[in-house]
Amino acid sequence: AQIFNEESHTFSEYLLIPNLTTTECQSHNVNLKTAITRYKVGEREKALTINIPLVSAIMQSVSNHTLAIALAKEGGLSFIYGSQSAESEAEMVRMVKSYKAGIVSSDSNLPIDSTLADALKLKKISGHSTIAVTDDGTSSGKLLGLLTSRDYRLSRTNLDTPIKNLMTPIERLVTAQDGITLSEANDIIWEHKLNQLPIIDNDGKLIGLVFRKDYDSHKDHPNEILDSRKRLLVGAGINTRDYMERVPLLIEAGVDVLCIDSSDGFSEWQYQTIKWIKANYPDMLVGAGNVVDADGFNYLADAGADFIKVGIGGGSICITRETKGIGCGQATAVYNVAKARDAYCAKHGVYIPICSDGGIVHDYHMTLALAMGADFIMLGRYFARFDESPTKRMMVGGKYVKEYWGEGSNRARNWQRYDEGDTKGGMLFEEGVDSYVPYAGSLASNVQNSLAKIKATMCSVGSLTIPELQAKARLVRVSATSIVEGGAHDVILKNSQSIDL
Ligand code: MZP
Repeated sequence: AQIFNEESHTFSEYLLIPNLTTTECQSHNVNLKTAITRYKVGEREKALTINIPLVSAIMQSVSNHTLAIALAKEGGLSFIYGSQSAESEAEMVRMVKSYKAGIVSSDSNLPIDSTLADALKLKKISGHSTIAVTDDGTSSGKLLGLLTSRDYRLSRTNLDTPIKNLMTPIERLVTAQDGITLSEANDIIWEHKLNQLPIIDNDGKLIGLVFRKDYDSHKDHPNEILDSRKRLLVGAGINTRDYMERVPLLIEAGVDVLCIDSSDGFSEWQYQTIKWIKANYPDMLVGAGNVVDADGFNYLADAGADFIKVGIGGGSICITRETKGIGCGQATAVYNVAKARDAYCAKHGVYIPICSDGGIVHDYHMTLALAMGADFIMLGRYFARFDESPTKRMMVGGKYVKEYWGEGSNRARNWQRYDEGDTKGGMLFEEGVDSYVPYAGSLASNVQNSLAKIKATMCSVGSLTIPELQAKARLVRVSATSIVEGGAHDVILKNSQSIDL
């Protein structure tokens, strides 16, 4: 045996040392766009990119189509879980791809003389957060204003409030025939201080609304023209058993990128799977993993993986380290694999992005993972807490929670993820647990909050992009006592919930 001298460590054991913050280093100047698939040096623009470095875990309790739509709208990407039939997985992919980004259909209309109670009922039925108010309550009526969910909330106490007292007046309508680009639409939104821009057809009929948020997340593609509508990005998990049947269905459904999902990806099974996909679908992008060191990275890089996922045993629901005794502290794994990626790039002229998967507990861990070399981050627990994740919201012990279970738990029984090649559909022991996580509300508001923290930290480190952060970051290991010093200490907290996760 060979015993490494260095201990492995995880994110909570490190802090970033601030660099000079120049006047340019302000949150609104930070660009979190990141390449997630391999590219030749100098050809970064040819890689698949996402606008924020967050992807959701390939798990039953995390990544279905509703979460995928919500995350893609924020600029991230979901990998739809593979532990379901190939047909149902492909159907989820299809639902994401057929979602019309930024456009809310015009079928939620209210007449002007309705009340708030009517609006809430319509919202419930249609699922739309914004409702158009027309003079006759039909799509072909004259559009008088928009009722946004903020207005609903403000007025929730009095359900009899007439709609006309709640409406956001429309200051400017844009016809679809204008053929405006997103950047032009953006100008109108800012000029008129609008939150959304209604789009009407030639006859004045409302055909949709575009939100400021959609512009923001897509402002790097100003040539996207309304009615050639942008399709959301979506990924999908696959395994090393039924890929010959599953992959064609996912490709047909429009999947943008695949990822072989395994707790231990340093295997000939993954090598064969990548080779088969590249031989049969040369343009299909496929990530592989998980690995925790240079040997695992180089093996999958040589096999042709487009990105490589890092992490064994660090997931919040994972007991792989306890059951099998394999793994590595997540920070050390990311740092070592990032060094291997850079060496591979120097030798072969090909950059292969790496994804830090699992073990993110605090938002600042995300920034540390990026600083240590991750190009993007996969999260399970984080996303499981939101409205859009597939699991039930429940009241437990007086608090709202959502269910969250591991793919290696008896509940998911994703045996392909833990397969050694000869188990023929069985799982001999569990590698994951079934749990609850605190319910946290909507994905959009939480993600925006996390991104604000990442950007603020990047400014402290004097970095405006992820590659700049990786190049400039200086980290220090902290002692157990220093960690205590980092939280509120030696005071009597007035509201202990304020430092809850
Ligand atoms: P976390 O974000 O909840 O800490 O970790 C999510 C990651 O844990 C997943 O992306 C996956 O790599 C891993 N995972 C999923 N199921 C299990 C399990 O049952 C697991 N052991 O380790």
